Amino acid sequence: MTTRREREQQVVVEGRVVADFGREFLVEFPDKRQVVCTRKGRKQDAACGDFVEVKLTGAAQGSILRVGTRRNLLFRSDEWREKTLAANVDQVVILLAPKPPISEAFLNLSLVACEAARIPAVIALNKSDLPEHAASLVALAPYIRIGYTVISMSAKSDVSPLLPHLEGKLSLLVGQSGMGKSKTVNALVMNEVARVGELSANLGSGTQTTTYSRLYRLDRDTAIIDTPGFQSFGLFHLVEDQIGEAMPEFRPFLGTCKFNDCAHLNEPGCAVIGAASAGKITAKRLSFYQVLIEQHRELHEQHPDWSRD
Ligand SMILES: Nc1nc2c(ncn2[C@@H]2O[C@H](COP(=O)(O)OP(=O)(O)OP(=O)(O)O)[C@@H](O)[C@H]2O)c(=O)[nH]1
Ligand SMILES: [Mg+2]
Ligand SMILES: [Zn+2]
Repeated sequence: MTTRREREQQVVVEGRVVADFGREFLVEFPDKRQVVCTRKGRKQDAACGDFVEVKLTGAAQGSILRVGTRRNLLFRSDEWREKTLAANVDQVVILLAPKPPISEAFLNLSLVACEAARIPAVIALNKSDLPEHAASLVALAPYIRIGYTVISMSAKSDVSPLLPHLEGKLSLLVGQSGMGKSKTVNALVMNEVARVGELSANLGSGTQTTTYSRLYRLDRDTAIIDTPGFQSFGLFHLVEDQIGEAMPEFRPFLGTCKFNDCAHLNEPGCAVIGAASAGKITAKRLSFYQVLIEQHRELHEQHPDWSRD
């Protein structure tokens, strides 16, 4: 005889979220069975990569009871809402392409988000088969000097440069729409698993843009998460100090400015501005940082009631 409590416990299974459809999630169990789950209550706080406890409510249906403690979580936010990208990943691959042209603002914001979440980031410049690629690669040289890895690849003709960086890891692929995230996943999985959008303007609403995050396994201990493209990596959730600390080349100078509360905007005796004048920090990155801080202050002044929880 089993008690009611035991019977209830029997249908609780631990699994991992492998797709985030927004209101529903696909959870995979250790035996590879996949179940579509809702989240108990009205919370939508699960993310791709999360370890969860699921109560089975049908043959292929369940309800997420609990989201396990996370090793890390990448998300973006503006003044209105937060958007979870993925949890428990080993690294983020920021996919760029020469066409549509590279947005350095997007790249810098993504790097700050990764640094603040303490997730290693690598930069991959896709579409190396295009003639515009060489110039874009040159534009990325300053990021190599900061210490970032920059990979040159083509989802269309050769993804092999990416392979050694993925091995044995769970990677999260992020980037603006049209960079080739889904095409990269298809090339890696050697199958048309993810829908690829055509850039043709005439297609209009017919473009196959990715609408939800999904984890794809490449081998037993290697996987990659494809995500929907977005235009800007909002960082409303960060506090000002986190932004400075998320600039790796600033770190040797932080704490050495004349004023303890120096924000490195235009204060006298600022070590960060001094380092930029000495060529140790590029003018572009300093200016990115300063504009970001100013925008951040303005937004937070407009929304003073906002709190982190
Ligand atoms: N020439 C060339 N085109 C590519 C390459 N990779 C992707 N593309 C093209 O770029 C377009 C967008 O590719 P997707 O893989 O759908 O881009 P995505 O980043 O997944 O876009 P979203 O899902 O909207 O975020 C498609 O027309 C692809 O065929 C490449 O290496 N070379
Ligand atoms: Mg896509
Ligand atoms: Zn300073």
